[in-house]
Amino acid sequence: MTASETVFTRNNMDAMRAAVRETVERTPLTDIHTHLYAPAFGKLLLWGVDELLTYHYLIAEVVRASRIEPAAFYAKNKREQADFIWQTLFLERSPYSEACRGVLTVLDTLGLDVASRDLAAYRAYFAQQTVEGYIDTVFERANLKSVVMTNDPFDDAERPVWESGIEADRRFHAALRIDLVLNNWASACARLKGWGYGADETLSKKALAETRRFLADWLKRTKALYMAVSLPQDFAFPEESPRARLIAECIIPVAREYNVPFAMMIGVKRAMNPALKLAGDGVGKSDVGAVERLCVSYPDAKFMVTMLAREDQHELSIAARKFPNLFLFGCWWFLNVPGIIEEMTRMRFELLGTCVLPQHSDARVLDQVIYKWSHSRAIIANVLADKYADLLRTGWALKQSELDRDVAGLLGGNFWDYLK
Ligand code: HDL
Ligand code: ZN
Repeated sequence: MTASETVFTRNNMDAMRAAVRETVERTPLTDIHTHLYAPAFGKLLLWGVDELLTYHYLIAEVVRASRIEPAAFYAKNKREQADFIWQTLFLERSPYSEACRGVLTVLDTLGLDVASRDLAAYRAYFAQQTVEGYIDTVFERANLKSVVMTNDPFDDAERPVWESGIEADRRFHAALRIDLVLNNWASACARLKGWGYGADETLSKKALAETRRFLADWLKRTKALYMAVSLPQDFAFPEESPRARLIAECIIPVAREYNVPFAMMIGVKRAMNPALKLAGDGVGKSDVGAVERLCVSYPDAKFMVTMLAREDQHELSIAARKFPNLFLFGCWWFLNVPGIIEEMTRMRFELLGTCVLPQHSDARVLDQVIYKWSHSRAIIANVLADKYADLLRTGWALKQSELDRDVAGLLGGNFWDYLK
């Protein structure tokens, strides 16, 4: 404790609350799950107001509000889609949904006149930006230390960039995304064979060894911090399936060998409404037991888990109390709305204390980290201040240095510690 540092007690609660808000705001963070890309990936990195407005969350909302045929919407070009969303959701209706409000938070944070509702002026601002300069602006406004990308070797636009050898950008870490391997082995197998890996659909010993080699090659190529997969709401383990065998015989052994966590994002109902394309996925309750059985079966493997159904969160938090090798992160996708972030964060703080990562942005458009983190920092600060208030009422005294320590952990430090 430094000699002059502030100490918070039951007698200066207001000062504590102000200090929590200020500390959460000024602490740079690591955003551990995004769909952003380092500048070397070129057009894969989406940014600017038209990309913000055509975020798939807003496509679902505009189709619902306008009843436009999805095919008719998708027949429009990007600018026409953005114009239609702006007109329908922002001008003809009040934009208080989280995805709508987020666009306005970004514009306001950038110093643009939101009250003007002048989309042309907003577009003119973005037209003056360079991507390199704008990345600096966004990281500074969102107070980001770094982000973790979602890197898919099966993506034909992304893979060549890795194979050409990219210049590392310390602000953009990699995560190796293996959805095709675990969710569509037949397709993955064909691709692996085409790249010279001796895979086969029967998952022979050789095929399993070659799949491990593929995973190891891409972990080394990308320097991925973890391996990740989005799993359907009916994910089961154990089960008689290629997925279960690949997890047991490939993913987990390689994860242990390279000391990287295996991140499972569980609960999606893929293509609930196929006509909506990327906007058409839904959510379903899942089996937390599958996570428990993985954790107990592989105590020396590290798991990161986020689940998509609100109904699964309490059971998952209790599982995390039982398994130190189960690290929970974020309020994912349909949970990333203020009311549920507050509920989940409060439950996690009360059940798991400091050992959790309350949020990730899941940003697909660079600018979104500004709003996703502005909104979440406010909620995290609020809940944390409430918990400290409860603590101080016992007579406990909290030092500013301890507040700094706790917040740094919640905004990324706990993830980095888990990787060690
Ligand atoms: O699978 C995932 O990582 C999800 O986050 C999907 O990308 C989803 O489409 C999404 O963007 N959610 O926010
Ligand atoms: Zn995602």
